[in-house]
Amino acid sequence: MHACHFTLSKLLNFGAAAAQRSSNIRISNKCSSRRVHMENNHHNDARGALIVLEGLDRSGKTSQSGRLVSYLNGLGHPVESWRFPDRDTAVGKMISSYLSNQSQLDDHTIHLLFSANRWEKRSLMETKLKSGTSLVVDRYSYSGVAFSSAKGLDMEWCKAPEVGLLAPDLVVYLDIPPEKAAERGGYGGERYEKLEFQKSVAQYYKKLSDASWKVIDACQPMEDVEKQLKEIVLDCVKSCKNGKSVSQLWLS
Ligand code: Z5A
Ligand code: MG
Repeated sequence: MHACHFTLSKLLNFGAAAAQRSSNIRISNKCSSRRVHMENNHHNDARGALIVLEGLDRSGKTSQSGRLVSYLNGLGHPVESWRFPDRDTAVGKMISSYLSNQSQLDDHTIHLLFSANRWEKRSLMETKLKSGTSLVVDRYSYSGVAFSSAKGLDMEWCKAPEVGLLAPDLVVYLDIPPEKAAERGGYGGERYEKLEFQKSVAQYYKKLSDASWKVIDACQPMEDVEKQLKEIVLDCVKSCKNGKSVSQLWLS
């Protein structure tokens, strides 16, 4: 109980710091994934790629992550499979309890917890990428913003604590109508798995997306989705190996 309060008070400070940062740094309104290059990026030769899979619940992100990692490994590219929320950390356990309706939290508080869950992994993420390991990440900041905005939180407020996290080299959106996703196995177990809510989330994903996103029709058979994904991802991995710089999310 004590530890939980301590974590929450730290998070409120974290939220305040994020708000402070966002007043010092303008968040781009024009392009949701506008980035600035990080300093020292001339040391980024042969780095790994940060590949993010996004999409509605049951769009196939986890299935495709596994296939993609096996494929890249088979080609000799060092790669790891990551996911957010990372339910193994202390923060992740609070998130997991909230998602399974075992605890209740204010919408702003859970938003900051999701963000903190990414921040606690940021430096490890950077180390991995710089040492040449690619990361296939199942959900990232876009999920954070889309889901919290769908609850009615201000979208810019939702983006503020994400500013400064590492920007993905590639965002792939697995596109499926909410009705189709609901027909897939296991739907209905967790807090957000409700059709009307998923429709609203899809609208916010649209607002967040930009021309750099790759969209794959996730209603196709799994093998077809996999084939398209592999082609897109391989190009990205190669361009990162050739020295494409690491950048940060949502700085203008
Ligand atoms: N959330 C948030 O609010 N804020 C945040 O910052 C973050 C997340 C990061 C938990 O996420 C919730 O947290 C999530 C968003 C919120 N809530 N929702 N909704 P999660 O990652 O733990 O759960 P999920 O990804 O949404 O659900 P999922 O079941 O893991 O979906 P998936 O990974 O996209 O799908 P899948 O497991 O690969 O496949 C689902 C089923 O469909 C399975 O039976 C497959 O065999 C089948 N499938 C997959 N692809 C196909 C194709 N192509 N054809 C036919 N059947 C298929
Ligand atoms: Mg999943």
